[in-house]
Amino acid sequence: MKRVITYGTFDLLHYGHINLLRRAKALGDYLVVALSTDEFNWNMKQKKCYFSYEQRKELLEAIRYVDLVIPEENWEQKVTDVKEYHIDTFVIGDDWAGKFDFLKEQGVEVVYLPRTPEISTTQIKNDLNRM
Ligand code: C2G
Repeated sequence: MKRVITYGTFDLLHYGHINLLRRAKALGDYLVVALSTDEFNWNMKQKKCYFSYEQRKELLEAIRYVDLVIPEENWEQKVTDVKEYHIDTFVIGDDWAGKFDFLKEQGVEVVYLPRTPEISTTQIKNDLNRM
């Protein structure tokens, strides 16, 4: 059983997120999503989410590619998460290319996938404001 993990905020869930999750799951048999908590988003990513952690978690758990959702509370937990969840592969969009290569030292394969170019939560918010 090949176990994959990815991390993110996943606010205003859109097809760019789904494209990422589908490709992440295709790299293994079990996909863990570490979902940024409201506190982590605000304190460390200066992101104010539209949906709360619980609402974003419920949405992710409804996606066929997702097997487990855990909280992402800090930048450092990746090193322990990959051990605790017996992860083989870490996956994230290529906007993060190179940022998590240190996980290779834990024996984890690190994969940066091309983002879906034309969509983002920010874009959705901007477009809605112009309607
Ligand atoms: N993504 C994508 N295409 C988009 C938008 C997002 O492939 N058009 C991917 C991102 O690259 C990321 C995932 O979807 O892999 C979740 O995106 P965000 O919620 O924006 O995640 P981010 O805020 O980058 O959080 O510790 C890592 C961070 O928690 C990542």
